[in-house]
Amino acid sequence: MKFDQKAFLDGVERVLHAEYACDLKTAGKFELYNAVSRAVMEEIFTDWNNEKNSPRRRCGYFSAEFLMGRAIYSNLMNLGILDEVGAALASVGEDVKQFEEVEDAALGNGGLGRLAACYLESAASKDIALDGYGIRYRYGLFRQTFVDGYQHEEGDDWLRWGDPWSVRVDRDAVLVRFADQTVKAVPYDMPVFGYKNGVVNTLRLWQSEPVQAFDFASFNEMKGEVKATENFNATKITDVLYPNDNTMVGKILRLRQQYFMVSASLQDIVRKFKASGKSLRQLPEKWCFQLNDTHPVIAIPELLRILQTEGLSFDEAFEVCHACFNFTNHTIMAEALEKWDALALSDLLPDVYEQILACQRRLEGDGLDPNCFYIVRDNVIHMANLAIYVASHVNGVAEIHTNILKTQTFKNWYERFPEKFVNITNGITPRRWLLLNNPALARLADKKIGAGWHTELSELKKLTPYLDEMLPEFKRIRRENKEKLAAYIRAHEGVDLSADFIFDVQVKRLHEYKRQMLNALSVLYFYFGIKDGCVTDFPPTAFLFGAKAAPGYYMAKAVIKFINEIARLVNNDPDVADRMKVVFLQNYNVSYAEKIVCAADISEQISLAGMEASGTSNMKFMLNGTVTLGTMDGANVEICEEAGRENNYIFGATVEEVAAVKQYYCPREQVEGAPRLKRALETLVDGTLHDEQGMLRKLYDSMISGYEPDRYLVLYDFADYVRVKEQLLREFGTDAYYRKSLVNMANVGKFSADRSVTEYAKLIWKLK
Ligand code: 26Q
Repeated sequence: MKFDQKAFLDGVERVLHAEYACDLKTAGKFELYNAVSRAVMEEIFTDWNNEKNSPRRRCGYFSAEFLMGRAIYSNLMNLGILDEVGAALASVGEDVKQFEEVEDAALGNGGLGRLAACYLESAASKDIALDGYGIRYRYGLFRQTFVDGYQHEEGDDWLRWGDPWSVRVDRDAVLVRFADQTVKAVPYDMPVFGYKNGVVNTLRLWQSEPVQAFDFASFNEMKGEVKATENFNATKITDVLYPNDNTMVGKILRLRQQYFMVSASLQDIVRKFKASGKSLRQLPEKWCFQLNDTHPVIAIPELLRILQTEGLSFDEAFEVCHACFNFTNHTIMAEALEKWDALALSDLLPDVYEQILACQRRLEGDGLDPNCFYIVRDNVIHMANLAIYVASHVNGVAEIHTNILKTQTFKNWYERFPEKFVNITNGITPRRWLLLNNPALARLADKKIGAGWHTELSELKKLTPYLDEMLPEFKRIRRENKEKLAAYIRAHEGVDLSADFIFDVQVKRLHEYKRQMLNALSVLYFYFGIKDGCVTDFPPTAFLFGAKAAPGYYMAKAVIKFINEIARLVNNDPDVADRMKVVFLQNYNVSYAEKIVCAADISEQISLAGMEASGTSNMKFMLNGTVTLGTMDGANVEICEEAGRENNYIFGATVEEVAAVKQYYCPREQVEGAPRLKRALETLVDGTLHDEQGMLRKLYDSMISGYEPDRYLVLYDFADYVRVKEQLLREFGTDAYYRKSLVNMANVGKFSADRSVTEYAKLIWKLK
C-alpha cells in the first residue's frame, strides 16, 4: 500500500472527529487505536471489494476457532506500512508501541485455532482464494491468573478495545432455525491481508441476535419478560468459546454453536451462488469447503438439506457435497473425536438428523461390514465417520499422524477409501513468527541472503555457508530477546530472571498427553540433586512454563498447582538461587508467545509418541533458531528429517515401543529402582508442597495407582528424558550448541504455512 504521512494523519483525525469527538491532541489510547485502524480500513476498501467480487473459485475454511491474536501490527506489516505508521505517529508525539496493550482476539483454544489463523494469512500471501467462516464469540478464551498456585479464570472481554478491524454486514444477515428457536445470524467481516501483495481475503464471523429486537407492544401487554428471555437465549449461542482443547464435551449449546455457524455460512454462500443464475448442481465449480476437525462437520447434512429444499434429489445433493467437502483431523484421541447423542440432535435439528440417517442408509447400501462402517450406531452419531464417508479428501497434519490415521484410528475407512487419505504437514506463517516477533534476527537473515525468505521460507537454507560467521550476532540477538522477556516477566509475574540463565521453555495447552509432568518432575530431580550435593555443576537454568487448563479438566489443573508449588519451593530457596528458577507464566496467549519463542534456548516438545498430531509451537521455536528437546512425535519427526536428528535432542519411547510397553506397564517398578525420581514424585504427598485441596494427592494417584496409572508413560520415559536434558544443558553456550540452533533455523523451510496452503490448494481444493 502506498503511504502518504499527511493523508494518513488527516484520515486518523477524521475518524477521531466523527467517532469520538476528539482530535490527535486529546485522543487517548483507545481512540487512537481505533482511529489508526479505521483510517487504514478506509484505504483498503477497493482491494477488498475486488477480491470479494472476484469470479474465481474459492475455498471456505469452516472452523469453530480462529486464534487471530493482535491484528494491528501484523496488518500494518503485511500492508508494508508498519514503519511508516510508526513514523507518522512519532511525528505527532505518539508511540506505535502503545498498542501492545490491545487485547488479543483469542477466538480459539490452541493449535487448531492458531493453525486456522496462520492459514488465512498464508493463503492471502500466496494469492490463494481462501476465506474463513466462524463464530464471533462475545468472550474468547478465558484470562488466566493464579491464586495460591491455583488457576483462576476470568471472562475475556476482547471487545473492550473495540473491533476496528471488522465491519458488520447487516445486509447479509440470515435466519438460522432450530426446533425450539429461530435466531438471526449477522456477519462481521475481517480483512485478511496478504504480505505486500495487495490481496485481501475475508474472515467472516457470525454473531447470533434475536430476530426482532425488544418489542414494546408485547412489553406493554406484560409479555416483556418472555421477550427478554428469548432475546437472551438468542445472544447466548455465540456468547462464549468452549475452553476445551482435545477433549470433547457433549454440551447441546456447543451443537447449537456449530450448527449456527455452518448454517449461516452455507445459506450465505448458496444465496450468492444462486444470484449468479447457475444451477446448484454446479456449486463445486465455485466453492469447496475445508472442515477444520469434526466441529463444523454438521455442515454436510445441512448442505444436503438446503440443496434438497432447492430441488435437488438426495443423490444429486450427495454428489455436490462429496465434491465440495474435505475434512482435516487434528487428533487421534478418542475423547476428542466428536460424537452426538442421536436423540438430542434429532430434537434440536430434526431435518438435519434426517439427512444424517439418509447418509447412514446410503452407507448400508454400499454393502460394507456394519461393524466397521457406521455413522449412527447405538444412538450415537459419529461425526468423524460422517465426514470421512462424504468428503473427497481426509487429511492428517503430519506424516506420523496421517500414518496412524491410516493404520489405526480410521484403518477400515482407509482400506475401503484409500484415495481419500492424504497428509498435509502443518505450517506456521513466517511473517508473524519471525519477521514481526524477532526483527533483529530477521534483519540478520536479510543481510546475509536478502528478503526472499519472507515469502519463500526454504530460502533460509542459503544461510548454511554463513552459519559460523553469524554466531556472534546470533548470540547477541538471543541475549537481547531474553533480556526483554525477563523485563516483561519481572513486570507481569513479579519474578526476577537473569538473561545469563538458560531459558528452558514449555508453552502449549495443559494436557496429560503433552506431559508437562515429565518436565516438572525433572525440575525437582535436579533441585534435590543440587540440595543433596550430588549435582555440583548444574548450569543456571530458568524453567518457564505457559499453559491454560480447560476449567473442567481436574488433572490438568492439578499439574498447574504442582508446578506453581515447585516454583514456590525453588524460588524461595537461597541454596539454589544462582542455579535455578521456575516460572509459570500467567495467561499464555499469542502475544505472549511472540515474546517467548524468540527468547528460548530450549524448546520442550515432549508428548508421548503417537499422541501429538503435529504440534506447531515446535515450528515457531525452530524458526527462531531454538533446538528441540523432544520425542519422536508429530512434526518433531519431520523437524529431525529436515534439520538432522543430531542437531536436536531426542529421547523416549517410539510409537512402536509405546504399544509394546503398554501391554505390561507397571509405573511402580519405574520408581522402585530410581530413588531420586521417587523423591520427586513423592513431593506430591509427603508434605513438601502445599496441597490445600488434595489435588496433588489425586495427581499422585493418577501416576501410581487407580485405573490405568501413568497412562502417558511419564515415569517410563523419565530416565531417558533426564539423560538427554542433562546433555543439552551441558552443551548449552558452546559454539556447537549455537550452531545446532542456527542449522535448525536454516532448515525450517518445510514448516512454512505457505507450503501447507499451497499443498491444500493443489491436492485438495484444486484452486489455480
Ligand atoms: C470438541 C468438542 C467439544 C468441545 C471442544 C472440542 C475441541 C476443541 C478444540 C476438541 C479439540 C480442540 C482442539 C484441538 C487441537 O488444537 N488440536 C491440535 O491441532 C494442532 C493443529 O493441527 C496440532 O498441531 C496439535 O498437535 C493438535 O493437538
